[in-house]
Amino acid sequence: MSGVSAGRGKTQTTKDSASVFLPTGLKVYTALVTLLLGILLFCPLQEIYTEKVNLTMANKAERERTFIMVKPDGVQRGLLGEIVKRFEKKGFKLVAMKFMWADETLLQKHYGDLSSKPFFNGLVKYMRSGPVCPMVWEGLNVVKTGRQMLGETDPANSLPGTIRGDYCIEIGRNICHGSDAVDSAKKEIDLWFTGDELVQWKANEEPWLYE
Ligand code: IDP
Ligand code: MG
Repeated sequence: MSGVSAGRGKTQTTKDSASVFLPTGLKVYTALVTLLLGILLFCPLQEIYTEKVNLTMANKAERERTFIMVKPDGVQRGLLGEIVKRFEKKGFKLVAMKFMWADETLLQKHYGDLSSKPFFNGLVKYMRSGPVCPMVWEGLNVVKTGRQMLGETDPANSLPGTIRGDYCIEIGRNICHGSDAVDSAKKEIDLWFTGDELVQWKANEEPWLYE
């Protein structure tokens, strides 16, 4: 009983001294200022944090672009949708796409580094034999992953599960092109697309793809 009374007494004393030093008006004022300072400090911090998280995610998502093109045999064999679907389902973002009949000059430039190869003329002829679908895809490590998704140049060496491993047989009819390095991807994108054909947009699924 006596302990309780002593406790009560102590509380009362503390309360009393607070009341003595801070009049009620001042206490309300102090509380409001503290609250305001808290809000002012918390909001920018939260904004900086959110921005940082978004930036990190955007940096990852927009780090790399690759040039993918469905070749005439891919188009003729009705595989355009399947190839687009694989990149889309993987989580990469489509930045540009067109459907066109490529001319000889463009194809000779595109395959310029193979001009000394015995199959070069045949390759250009094959690529001119029908419409193609050039595309730009974006995402983390999209160049390397894109090549893995395509498989080896020769479908005979491509694993099942890859595009070339699943859908074609011969090296000269391997249905799809993919850039082999970040630098060549940049060159190929510039060769096939103008700057305003590259579409800027934010994919809603990004927070579910990148941590
Ligand atoms: P890649 O397409 O896997 O990058 P590259 O060596 O750059 O392979 O060759 C470009 C394209 O040239 C190939 O995709 C294929 O269509 C064609 N090609 C490559 N080697 C041969 C060949 O030995 N015979 C016929 N066509 C070839
Ligand atoms: Mg190549």
